[in-house]
Formats: sequence, structure tokens, C-alpha cells
Amino acid sequence: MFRHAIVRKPGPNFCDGITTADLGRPDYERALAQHEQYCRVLGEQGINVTILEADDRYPDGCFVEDMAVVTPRCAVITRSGALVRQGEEAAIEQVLAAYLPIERIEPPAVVDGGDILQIADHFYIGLSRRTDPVGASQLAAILKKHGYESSTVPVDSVLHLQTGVTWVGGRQLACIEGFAARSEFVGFDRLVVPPQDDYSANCLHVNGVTLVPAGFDATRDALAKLGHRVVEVEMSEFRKMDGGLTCLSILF
Ligand code: CIR
Repeated sequence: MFRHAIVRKPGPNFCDGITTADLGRPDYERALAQHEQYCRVLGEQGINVTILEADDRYPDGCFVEDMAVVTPRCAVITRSGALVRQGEEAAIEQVLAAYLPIERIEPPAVVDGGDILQIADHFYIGLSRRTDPVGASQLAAILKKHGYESSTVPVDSVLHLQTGVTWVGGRQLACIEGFAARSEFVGFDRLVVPPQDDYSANCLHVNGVTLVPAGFDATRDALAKLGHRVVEVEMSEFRKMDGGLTCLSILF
């Protein structure tokens, strides 16, 4: 069970962040409303949500997931693979330091938290445009020191590992086709989302409910059929900036 979440409000220059999506400019007011809904849903799961104010130096700052890898034993502050996002982690570290021992990814290594998929005591580390092998091995060593196993997974068709595969409880994963056949994941029950619904592979399973981006009925219905308590969250404006449900919070 998670007790805490850290989130950061999108700022007025949110639309100046990095994106590869070709879905138009996000509407700021709508993004704020969607962010509020997201925080409300977390609060309804008994989570104490720390909401950081936006920082205009960091248009992508609301995507806090990338700034830390948090376990019950330590918080690893990352060093983003997106140069313009380096520095976002300082505000996150300040909050986490009150709860957990801090570890750090050191230069020149880079790691984005979105590349880390935790399943029980095992951490899958995506090797992507944002997380390099040196970063992965630094992270693996830190995790090992704290008693966790890890392994790497190549990521090429999506931004981060969790863009394409997320844990949704028990032995279940939601994933895109590209990850379904990977040897790392064949031992799991995989809900493979239809190719046109790739975005909905990024679900957030938290304290017994499964958050799904709104508008992906096939994924929503498939999860409900598997017995999930599904909550739909409007994500259209974050999707325009390549962000998904997991990206908007750090849970611990
Ligand atoms: C970026 O490109 O860094 C942001 N626009 C989106 C980050 C999404 N984060 C995530 O998938 N963990």
C-alpha cells in the first residue's frame, strides 16, 4: 500500500516541454483540471498527496516520476537523460529526504524514472534514449546494496519502459505488443492493448484500484473483466506532451 505521493502542478509554460506526440498544443486550463482530478483520485485511495508548485524553469516538471526511483528502503534521485530536465530533481529530493535515505545517480550517467518498472522486489531498468548503461549499472548497484534485484530491458519503440509496460497487480502487466513477447515478461499474465490504444498500456495500479486513461474502452473493459476496480482519468493534455498516468506522481 502506498501512503504518500509527490506531484507537481503543470505551469503556464507546460506546452513548451519536450514532446514527440503530434496531437497539438495542450490547453493549460484543461491540463490543470486533469491534474486536479488525478490528485483527487490518489487522495481517494488514502494517499497523502504533496503538491509542489510549478517552477517556470522546468516546463516538463509535472512529470515527476522521472526524477526518482523510490523503494521502501531508499530513494534514488535520478539524473535525467533530457538535459533540459536536469535540476527538476532538487525539489523532489527535498521532499523525499524527510522520509527516506537518499542515494544518487552520479554524472555522467543518466536515468529517467519512467524507465524503471518495479514488480515486487525486482526492478526492470529500461535502456532507452533517457537511461544509459552506466546509469542502469549505477542504479542496479544501489538497489543491490538495499537488497533488490534488477535487470535491464532494451527500449526502442517508446519513450520510457513504462510507456509500454506497467504492472497492474499480482502477476499482471498491461503492455504494448512490442513488450508482450519479450523473454523478460513472458512469465507474467499480459494484457496486450490494441496497437491503436498503445497509450493505455501506461496504467497506474495503486492501493487496489487501477487508473486507466479515459477514452480507451477496450483496455478499461479488459481490466474490469479481470476483476480490476478501474478508475478512468482524463489525460488528453498530458498525452500531448508524451506523459502518461505513471509519470505524474512518485508513490511511496
Ligand atoms: C519528456 O519528454 O520528458 C516529457 N515531455 C514527458 C515525460 C514523461 N515521463 C514518463 O514517461 N515517465
